[in-house]
Amino acid sequence: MAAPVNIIVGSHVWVEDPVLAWIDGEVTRINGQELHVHTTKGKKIVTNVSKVFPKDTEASPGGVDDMTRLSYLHEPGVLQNLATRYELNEIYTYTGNILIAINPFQRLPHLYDTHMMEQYKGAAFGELSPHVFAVADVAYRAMMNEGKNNSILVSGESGAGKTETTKMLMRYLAHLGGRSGVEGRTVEQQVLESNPVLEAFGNAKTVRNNNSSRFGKFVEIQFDKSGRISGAAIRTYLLERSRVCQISDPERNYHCFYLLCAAPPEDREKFKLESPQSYHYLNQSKSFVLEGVSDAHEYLATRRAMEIVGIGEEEQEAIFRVVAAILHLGNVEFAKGKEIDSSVLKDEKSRFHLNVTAELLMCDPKSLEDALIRRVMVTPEEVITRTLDPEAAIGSRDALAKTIYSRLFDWIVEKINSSIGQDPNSKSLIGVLDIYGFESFKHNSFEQFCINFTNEKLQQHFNQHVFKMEQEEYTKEAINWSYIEFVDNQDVLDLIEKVMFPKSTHETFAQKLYQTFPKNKRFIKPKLSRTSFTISHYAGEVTYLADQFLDKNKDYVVAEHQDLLTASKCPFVVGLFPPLPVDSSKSSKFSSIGSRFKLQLQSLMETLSTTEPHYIRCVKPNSVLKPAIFENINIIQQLRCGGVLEAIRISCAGYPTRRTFDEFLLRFGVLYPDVLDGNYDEKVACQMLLDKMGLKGYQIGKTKVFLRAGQMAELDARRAEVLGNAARVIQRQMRTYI
Ligand code: AD9
Ligand code: MG
Repeated sequence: MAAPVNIIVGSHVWVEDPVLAWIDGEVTRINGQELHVHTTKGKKIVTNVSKVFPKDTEASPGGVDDMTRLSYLHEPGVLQNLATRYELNEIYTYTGNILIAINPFQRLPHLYDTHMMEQYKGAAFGELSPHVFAVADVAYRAMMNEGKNNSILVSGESGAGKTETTKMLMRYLAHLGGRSGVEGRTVEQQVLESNPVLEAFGNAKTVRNNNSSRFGKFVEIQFDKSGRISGAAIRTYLLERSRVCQISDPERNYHCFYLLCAAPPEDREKFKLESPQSYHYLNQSKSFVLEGVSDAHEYLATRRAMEIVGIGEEEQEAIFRVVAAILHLGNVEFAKGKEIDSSVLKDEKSRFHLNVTAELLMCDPKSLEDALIRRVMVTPEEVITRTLDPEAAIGSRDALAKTIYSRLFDWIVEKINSSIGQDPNSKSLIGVLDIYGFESFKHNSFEQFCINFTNEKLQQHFNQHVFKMEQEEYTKEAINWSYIEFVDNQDVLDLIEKVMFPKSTHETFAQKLYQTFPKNKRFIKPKLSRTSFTISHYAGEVTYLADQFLDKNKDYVVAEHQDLLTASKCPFVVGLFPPLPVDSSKSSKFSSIGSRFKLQLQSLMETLSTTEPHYIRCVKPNSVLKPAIFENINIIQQLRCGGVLEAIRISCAGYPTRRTFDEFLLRFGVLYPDVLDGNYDEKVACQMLLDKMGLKGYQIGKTKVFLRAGQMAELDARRAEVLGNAARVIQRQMRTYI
């Protein structure tokens, strides 16, 4: 759908560019559908009229703080507006009520100080510059005034600033709902201090972010009648387990391992710890230190935060003992044993680390050794003991480390929850979601599949919401909105759920998918592969490698490992591995990560559906993590994945440009000066003017004029003409929407 727009020689337009995404230029010649454009970068380009967008030559030099105020709402306009603002350190911009936050990659302390929080307290939305505090304030006011639950959904790719944004939101909510003057461990303080604790155990340096959260998080903050924080609940999703045993340069393992190696000498000696360089789980990568961060200092800070969230001295001791045990466990190596397919400890060093691991976990060293290298199979006739070859023993060792670590992480989350406590009488709540954004790498596996499933779900929620908000605005202005369509992604969600629960084996999994979905629009079989499949997501196509899907989806603890740790003399370790109920064997043994995740996600969506949502889209401006670098193509891709462009598209399908009557007359009065002189009612004057211009399809609401995509540009062209810089005007087709 393209709207007719006047382009004349001398018009300013945006043309596509492979490097910069869009460049502006001036039309120098028109030949039928062919346009000759002279760009501001000095290039001469010949293009088709359908490939350009009109440029708003009257755009305010500092940009606009709400994208819906752009005269021309299209991709280059959006991009230019964000770039202009980012250059001025205006990192926040609204698109209606969605907040776009571009990571500044530099501290901007004045932006978040107490003075700033006070400014936003109770201010009307849109009155002050866009800000996370404004979003939190709206959520809080809505909760207080309407007694409704609210949620703030923060999304964006890795390193875009979700976690930092979440922390600002929580700080602001704690500011509003805190008890001033109360000393000690208040609920709000515990809520805030849960962040450094979770980060120490759930964050790690990755290629994309030095402090990357390797889990998703939904924090539910509960408030009492008077608006004070009275409880909180933290839910976490899919901690990345593989990182415990496997990292590649220049990434790091979870922060806690390095913190502990930098602990004061007495703590290190207790756990027989050396430098991080000595441990296999850490030295697979050459990255040991984080620039600008002291692990020794962070260790103490983490212990203080643990104290505040209610993890006592003894429990802290036990937690770090388990962390140390994992490091020692990773150094246990195996050699071939005498019998076929068997293994023994490789050397004295391995024996040493095995003994220390057993000592720290308070279990029997011989049982630990057996649990690593032997499997017992019970058949109706007899009990058979099978030995593992060195490779399988290493697999067994790593599985044990991963299981212990993920149980430890869950324990910490549970503990924080029980110590902060839930308020059974809570009036309402604000939920804050900090969850991984859409991922599409060179190699994608089960993890990306689950992450992208989450994003499809959230996208559906988002689209429905944006659609509803549009309708509400139209209803408020009493205009007709029946034509708006929106694309639902339910078909992808259905497909993903079917892929997630296959009844098949390794070899047949991919084949089975090909057979099951030969005609599904969203499913593609790559031509050259027999083990991968492609899904057409809302944010683009992603090809998944199917070969490890089934393994990664398995979620059971090896019985020998379970027995070993249940028999530990340390109550804390036993607490991580409580004895299984006698008859639980089958169901729990074969539960899958996918099915558990699906249930978690379902419950999250149910919670969200009872809330009034607010959206923050974080954007990472460059991949070098430096300030002041704005990579256009990269950013457009993120706006697309975050649904910002889709929101704009939905809005363009309706009436993307709205102007109050007086704004409209101020700009276009020159087109029909009589209406200004005639002393008419503003609404009538607007109507007369639009009729005179012969526009069709626009609507006039109670306070605003609603224009269809492209109509603003058309009016501007007329205006330019009237203002005297017109030459030969030719009616053209121009793309005016995304
Ligand atoms: V990941 O998906 O967990 O890998 P996030 O959470 O999106 O990612 P994070 O919040 O950790 O990214 O931000 C990455 C880094 O950007 C931070 O460590 C800061 O150094 C930097 N950052 C992000 N937001 C801000 C900000 N508002 N002010 C200053 C920021 N620096
Ligand atoms: Mg994060």
